[in-house]
Amino acid sequence: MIYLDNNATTKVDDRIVAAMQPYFNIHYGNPNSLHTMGQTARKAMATALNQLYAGINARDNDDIIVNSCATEGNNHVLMGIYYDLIRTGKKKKIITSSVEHPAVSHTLKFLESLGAEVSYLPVNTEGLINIADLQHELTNDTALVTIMWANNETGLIFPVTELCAITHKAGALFHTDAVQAIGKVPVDVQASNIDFLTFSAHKFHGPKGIGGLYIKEGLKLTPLLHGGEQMGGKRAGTINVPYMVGMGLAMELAVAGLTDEDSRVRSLRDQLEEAITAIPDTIIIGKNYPRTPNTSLVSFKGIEGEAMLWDLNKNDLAASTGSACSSEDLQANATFQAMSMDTDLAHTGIRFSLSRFTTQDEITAAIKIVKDCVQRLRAISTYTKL
Ligand code: 7TS
Repeated sequence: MIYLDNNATTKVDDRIVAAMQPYFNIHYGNPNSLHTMGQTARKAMATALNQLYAGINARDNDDIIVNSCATEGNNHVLMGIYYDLIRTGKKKKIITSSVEHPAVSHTLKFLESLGAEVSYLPVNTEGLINIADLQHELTNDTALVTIMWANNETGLIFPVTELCAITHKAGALFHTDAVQAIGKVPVDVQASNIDFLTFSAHKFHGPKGIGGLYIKEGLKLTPLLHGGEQMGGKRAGTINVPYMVGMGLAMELAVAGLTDEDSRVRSLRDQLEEAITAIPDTIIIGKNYPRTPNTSLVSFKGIEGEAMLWDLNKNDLAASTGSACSSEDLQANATFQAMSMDTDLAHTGIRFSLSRFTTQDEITAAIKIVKDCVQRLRAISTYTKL
C-alpha cells in the first residue's frame, strides 16, 4: 500500500516503538510510586517532558500537560476558558475560524448551547481568513481567539504570530491547534507568544492516544479531568509512561526532520502536484499560499471524492476525501463548504498527505495510479471537458 494519508495518522517510527517497549513490561512502575521501579518510570517521564519543552521552545515555567489526544487538549482549553472567564461573567465571546477541526468547532457548538458567544471568521475560496475580520470581531468582552496553526485538509498555514499579537492588543488570549504543524513547520511558542497550544503524537510518528497541551507561564485553566494529583493536579489519571516516552522521542525526531520535510518531502509533494496539474480540470486548493510541505488537497472535476478514494484504494493507494474523522457521513467536505465552493466541486476533494517515510518510488507509482484512476472514472461519469 502507498500510504498518502499521513494527516489522518502516521506510522510509528521503529526507533520509537523500540524506545517505548521496555516501559510496558520491564520498567512498568507507576511514576508516582516511591520505589525504584516508580522512580525509573519517573525519570523516563522527565526526559520525555524535556524533549517536549525543547521541541516547541517552551520556557521552564511554562506548563505542558500530557493528555490523551489533541481532542482532549482542545476541549481542556475551550471548556477551561468557559468555566473561568465566560461562566463567571468576566468575558463573553470566543472567536474562531470556520475551518477548524471538529475537536474545536464541535466543542464550541457545545459551549454555545451553554450560553457562550462564538464568532466564526469566514474564509475565502482558498481557505484563508481576512485579518481585518478578526480585528473587527475583537471586543473588550472577547475571552479567547482559537485559530489552528495549519489546516488539516488544505495544509494552509495561518499567520498565528500576527493573529496572536492582534489578539493580545485587544486583551484576549490566543490558542492554536498545532496538530498539523508539529514536524512540518517550526513551532516556537516563545517567538509566536501563543498562550495555549495543542498537539497529538500520532500525527508526527508517535503512538495514538497521547497528546499535549502547552500553557504559557502565569496562566491557569480549570482542569478537564479531576481526580489524582498527576500532572501537578492539572490532569488527573495515571500517566501513560510508555506512550509519553514515545511522544518525547517523536517530538525530538520531528524537529530534527524539519529540513527533510521542507526539502525532500516538499519536492515529492510538488512532483505529485505538477503531474496532477497536467490532468485537465484539476484544482489544487491554496497552491499559491504558504502550506505545510506534505499536504495537497485536490479537486478533480466530475469525480466524486468517495468514488476516487475507493478506486485508488483498489489500486493500493491510501488517500482521503478530507478529514477521516468525518468520512463516515457522505457530506461534502466541511472545509470546502466553508470556502464557498459550489456543491458539485465540494464533493470532489481528495487529500494526499505525505510523510518522512514517503519515497520517490511511491510518488512515481502514485502519479500513474492517480492518472489512470481519473481517466477511468471520468469515462464513466457525466464529466464533460470545460
Ligand atoms: N486537530 C486537527 C487539526 C486535526 O487534524 C486532528 C485530526 C485533530 C485535531 C484530532 O486529533 P486527535 O489526536 O484527537 O485524534 N485530524 C484528522 C484528519 O485530518 N483526518 O483524520 C483525523
